[in-house]
Amino acid sequence: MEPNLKKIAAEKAVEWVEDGMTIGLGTGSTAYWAILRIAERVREGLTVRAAASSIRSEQLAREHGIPLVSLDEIDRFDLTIDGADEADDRLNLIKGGGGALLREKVLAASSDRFVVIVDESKRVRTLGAFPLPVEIVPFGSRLTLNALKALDGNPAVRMDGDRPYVTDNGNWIADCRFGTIDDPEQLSVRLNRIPGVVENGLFVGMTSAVVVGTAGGAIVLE
Ligand code: ABF
Repeated sequence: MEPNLKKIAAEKAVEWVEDGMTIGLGTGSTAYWAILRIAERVREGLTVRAAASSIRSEQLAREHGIPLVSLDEIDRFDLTIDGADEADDRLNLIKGGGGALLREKVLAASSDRFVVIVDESKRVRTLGAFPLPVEIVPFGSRLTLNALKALDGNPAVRMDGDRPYVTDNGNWIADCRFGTIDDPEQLSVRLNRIPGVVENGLFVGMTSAVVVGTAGGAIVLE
Protein backbone atom coordinates (compact mmCIF):
# COMPACT_ATOMS: atom_id res chain seq x y z
CA MET A 1 0.00 0.00 0.00
CA GLU A 2 1.26 3.50 -0.89
CA PRO A 3 2.59 5.43 2.19
CA ASN A 4 0.47 8.44 3.19
CA LEU A 5 3.04 11.20 2.64
CA LYS A 6 0.79 13.91 4.08
CA LYS A 7 0.29 11.88 7.26
CA ILE A 8 4.04 11.24 7.53
CA ALA A 9 4.77 14.98 7.36
CA ALA A 10 1.95 15.86 9.75
CA GLU A 11 2.91 13.35 12.44
CA LYS A 12 6.53 14.50 12.37
CA ALA A 13 5.46 18.11 12.93
CA VAL A 14 3.15 17.13 15.79
CA GLU A 15 6.17 15.67 17.62
CA TRP A 16 7.06 19.31 18.33
CA VAL A 17 3.84 19.93 20.24
CA GLU A 18 4.57 20.10 23.98
CA ASP A 19 2.42 20.27 27.12
CA GLY A 20 1.06 23.71 27.85
CA MET A 21 1.46 25.02 24.29
CA THR A 22 -0.98 27.26 22.46
CA ILE A 23 -1.30 25.72 19.00
CA GLY A 24 -2.51 27.15 15.70
CA LEU A 25 -4.36 24.60 13.58
CA GLY A 26 -4.09 24.88 9.81
CA THR A 27 -6.46 23.98 7.00
CA GLY A 28 -6.43 21.39 4.24
CA SER A 29 -5.95 17.66 3.75
CA THR A 30 -2.42 17.67 5.20
CA ALA A 31 -3.34 19.78 8.23
CA TYR A 32 -6.18 17.30 8.68
CA TRP A 33 -3.67 14.63 9.71
CA ALA A 34 -1.95 17.01 12.12
CA ILE A 35 -5.28 17.77 13.81
CA LEU A 36 -6.05 14.06 14.16
CA ARG A 37 -2.60 13.32 15.63
CA ILE A 38 -2.85 16.22 18.09
CA ALA A 39 -6.27 14.91 19.16
CA GLU A 40 -4.76 11.44 19.67
CA ARG A 41 -2.03 12.93 21.88
CA VAL A 42 -4.65 14.90 23.81
CA ARG A 43 -6.43 11.62 24.52
CA GLU A 44 -3.06 10.30 25.75
CA GLY A 45 -2.83 13.21 28.22
CA LEU A 46 -1.26 16.09 26.25
CA THR A 47 -2.46 19.46 27.62
CA VAL A 48 -2.73 22.12 24.91
CA ARG A 49 -5.12 24.82 23.84
CA ALA A 50 -5.71 25.58 20.17
CA ALA A 51 -7.38 27.87 17.68
CA ALA A 52 -8.04 27.07 14.02
CA SER A 53 -7.50 28.93 10.74
CA SER A 54 -10.87 27.96 9.31
CA ILE A 55 -14.36 27.04 10.41
CA ARG A 56 -13.91 23.54 9.00
CA SER A 57 -10.66 22.96 10.96
CA GLU A 58 -12.34 24.30 14.09
CA GLN A 59 -15.19 21.83 13.61
CA LEU A 60 -12.75 18.95 13.03
CA ALA A 61 -10.73 19.85 16.15
CA ARG A 62 -13.89 20.15 18.26
CA GLU A 63 -15.23 16.80 17.01
CA HIS A 64 -11.97 15.12 18.03
CA GLY A 65 -11.69 16.72 21.47
CA ILE A 66 -8.89 19.27 21.07
CA PRO A 67 -9.44 22.07 23.64
CA LEU A 68 -10.28 25.20 21.64
CA VAL A 69 -10.05 28.80 22.77
CA SER A 70 -11.18 32.03 21.16
CA LEU A 71 -8.59 34.13 19.38
CA ASP A 72 -9.65 36.89 21.82
CA GLU A 73 -7.84 34.90 24.53
CA ILE A 74 -4.57 34.43 22.60
CA ASP A 75 -1.64 36.83 22.19
CA ARG A 76 0.86 34.39 20.64
CA PHE A 77 0.90 30.85 19.33
CA ASP A 78 3.83 28.70 20.43
CA LEU A 79 3.46 26.64 17.26
CA THR A 80 1.21 26.72 14.21
CA ILE A 81 1.10 23.74 11.84
CA ASP A 82 -0.38 24.28 8.39
CA GLY A 83 -0.28 23.05 4.82
CA ALA A 84 0.73 24.84 1.62
CA ASP A 85 0.18 24.69 -2.11
CA GLU A 86 3.81 25.40 -3.01
CA ALA A 87 7.04 25.73 -0.99
CA ASP A 88 10.30 26.93 -2.57
CA ASP A 89 13.88 26.33 -1.44
CA ARG A 90 13.80 29.53 0.65
CA LEU A 91 10.69 28.23 2.47
CA ASN A 92 8.50 30.88 0.85
CA LEU A 93 5.01 29.61 0.18
CA ILE A 94 1.92 29.90 -1.90
CA LYS A 95 -1.10 29.19 0.27
CA GLY A 96 -4.82 29.68 -0.09
CA GLY A 97 -5.89 26.88 -2.39
CA GLY A 98 -8.30 26.03 0.39
CA GLY A 99 -9.60 29.60 0.59
CA ALA A 100 -8.40 30.22 4.15
CA LEU A 101 -5.28 32.29 3.43
CA LEU A 102 -6.28 35.39 5.41
CA ARG A 103 -6.91 33.54 8.68
CA GLU A 104 -3.89 31.32 8.01
CA LYS A 105 -1.62 34.34 7.58
CA VAL A 106 -3.04 35.97 10.73
CA LEU A 107 -2.15 32.86 12.75
CA ALA A 108 1.24 32.38 11.08
CA ALA A 109 2.25 35.99 11.75
CA SER A 110 1.53 35.56 15.48
CA SER A 111 3.35 32.25 15.90
CA ASP A 112 6.73 31.73 17.53
CA ARG A 113 7.14 28.75 15.17
CA PHE A 114 5.23 28.35 11.90
CA VAL A 115 5.73 24.82 10.59
CA VAL A 116 4.48 23.86 7.15
CA ILE A 117 3.66 20.27 6.25
CA VAL A 118 3.62 19.08 2.66
CA ASP A 119 4.07 16.06 0.47
CA GLU A 120 6.82 16.13 -2.16
CA SER A 121 4.46 17.39 -4.84
CA LYS A 122 4.39 20.84 -3.20
CA ARG A 123 8.13 21.48 -3.42
CA VAL A 124 9.10 23.86 -6.25
CA ARG A 125 12.26 25.69 -7.25
CA THR A 126 10.34 28.91 -7.90
CA LEU A 127 6.79 29.83 -6.87
CA GLY A 128 4.07 30.44 -9.40
CA ALA A 129 2.92 27.28 -11.13
CA PHE A 130 0.02 27.17 -8.65
CA PRO A 131 -2.38 30.10 -9.25
CA LEU A 132 -1.84 32.68 -6.49
CA PRO A 133 -5.00 33.14 -4.38
CA VAL A 134 -5.74 36.80 -3.56
CA GLU A 135 -8.57 37.61 -1.14
CA ILE A 136 -10.59 40.65 -2.33
CA VAL A 137 -13.62 42.47 -0.99
CA PRO A 138 -16.74 42.02 -3.14
CA PHE A 139 -17.30 45.79 -3.13
CA GLY A 140 -15.87 47.25 -6.37
CA SER A 141 -14.53 43.85 -7.39
CA ARG A 142 -14.41 44.81 -11.08
CA LEU A 143 -12.09 47.71 -10.18
CA THR A 144 -9.92 45.46 -8.04
CA LEU A 145 -9.76 42.82 -10.76
CA ASN A 146 -8.68 45.54 -13.21
CA ALA A 147 -5.86 46.48 -10.84
CA LEU A 148 -4.79 42.82 -10.67
CA LYS A 149 -4.88 42.65 -14.47
CA ALA A 150 -2.66 45.75 -14.59
CA LEU A 151 -0.08 43.72 -12.62
CA ASP A 152 -0.37 40.95 -15.23
CA GLY A 153 -2.16 38.78 -12.69
CA ASN A 154 -4.73 37.34 -15.11
CA PRO A 155 -7.24 37.10 -12.22
CA ALA A 156 -10.19 34.71 -12.18
CA VAL A 157 -12.82 34.93 -9.44
CA ARG A 158 -13.03 31.53 -7.73
CA MET A 159 -16.53 30.16 -8.19
CA ASP A 160 -18.70 27.94 -5.98
CA GLY A 161 -21.16 26.61 -8.51
CA ASP A 162 -22.63 29.60 -10.33
CA ARG A 163 -21.74 32.12 -7.59
CA PRO A 164 -18.40 33.44 -6.33
CA TYR A 165 -16.81 31.36 -3.56
CA VAL A 166 -17.18 33.24 -0.27
CA THR A 167 -14.41 32.97 2.36
CA ASP A 168 -15.01 32.59 6.11
CA ASN A 169 -14.57 36.37 6.22
CA GLY A 170 -17.27 37.10 3.60
CA ASN A 171 -14.78 37.97 0.86
CA TRP A 172 -14.01 36.56 -2.57
CA ILE A 173 -10.88 34.87 -3.91
CA ALA A 174 -9.21 35.95 -7.18
CA ASP A 175 -6.92 33.18 -8.39
CA CYS A 176 -4.10 34.90 -10.25
CA ARG A 177 -1.67 33.49 -12.80
CA PHE A 178 1.51 35.60 -12.67
CA GLY A 179 3.69 32.85 -14.11
CA THR A 180 7.04 32.37 -12.38
CA ILE A 181 7.24 34.60 -9.30
CA ASP A 182 10.89 35.56 -9.01
CA ASP A 183 10.40 38.18 -6.27
CA PRO A 184 7.53 37.04 -4.04
CA GLU A 185 8.18 39.76 -1.46
CA GLN A 186 7.88 42.57 -4.04
CA LEU A 187 4.76 41.05 -5.56
CA SER A 188 3.15 40.61 -2.15
CA VAL A 189 3.75 44.28 -1.31
CA ARG A 190 2.37 45.41 -4.70
CA LEU A 191 -0.74 43.26 -4.29
CA ASN A 192 -1.53 44.47 -0.79
CA ARG A 193 -1.27 48.09 -1.95
CA ILE A 194 -4.43 47.57 -4.04
CA PRO A 195 -7.28 48.94 -1.84
CA GLY A 196 -9.72 46.12 -2.61
CA VAL A 197 -7.16 43.43 -1.81
CA VAL A 198 -7.45 42.07 1.73
CA GLU A 199 -4.51 39.66 1.65
CA ASN A 200 -2.60 37.43 -0.74
CA GLY A 201 -1.38 33.86 -0.56
CA LEU A 202 2.35 34.62 -0.66
CA PHE A 203 3.92 33.71 2.73
CA VAL A 204 7.38 35.26 2.57
CA GLY A 205 9.96 34.92 5.33
CA MET A 206 7.35 33.52 7.74
CA THR A 207 8.15 29.80 7.74
CA SER A 208 10.24 28.25 10.53
CA ALA A 209 10.43 24.83 8.90
CA VAL A 210 8.92 22.82 6.10
CA VAL A 211 8.36 19.13 6.82
CA VAL A 212 8.22 17.07 3.64
CA GLY A 213 6.59 13.65 3.75
CA THR A 214 8.49 11.14 1.61
CA ALA A 215 8.32 7.39 1.17
CA GLY A 216 11.57 7.25 3.15
CA GLY A 217 10.17 9.29 6.02
CA ALA A 218 9.86 12.98 6.95
CA ILE A 219 12.50 15.48 5.77
CA VAL A 220 12.81 18.72 7.78
CA LEU A 221 13.88 21.84 5.85
CA GLU A 222 14.86 24.85 8.01
C1 ABF B 1 -4.00 25.26 3.40
O1 ABF B 1 -3.39 24.12 3.00
C2 ABF B 1 -3.98 26.21 2.26
O2 ABF B 1 -3.27 27.37 2.47
C3 ABF B 1 -3.42 25.41 1.18
O3 ABF B 1 -4.11 25.72 0.04
C4 ABF B 1 -3.72 24.04 1.64
C5 ABF B 1 -3.03 22.90 1.01
O4 ABF B 1 -3.96 21.91 1.07
P1 ABF B 1 -3.59 20.40 1.13
O5 ABF B 1 -2.77 20.20 2.37
O6 ABF B 1 -4.92 19.77 1.18
O7 ABF B 1 -2.80 20.11 -0.13
O8 ABF B 1 -3.35 25.72 4.48
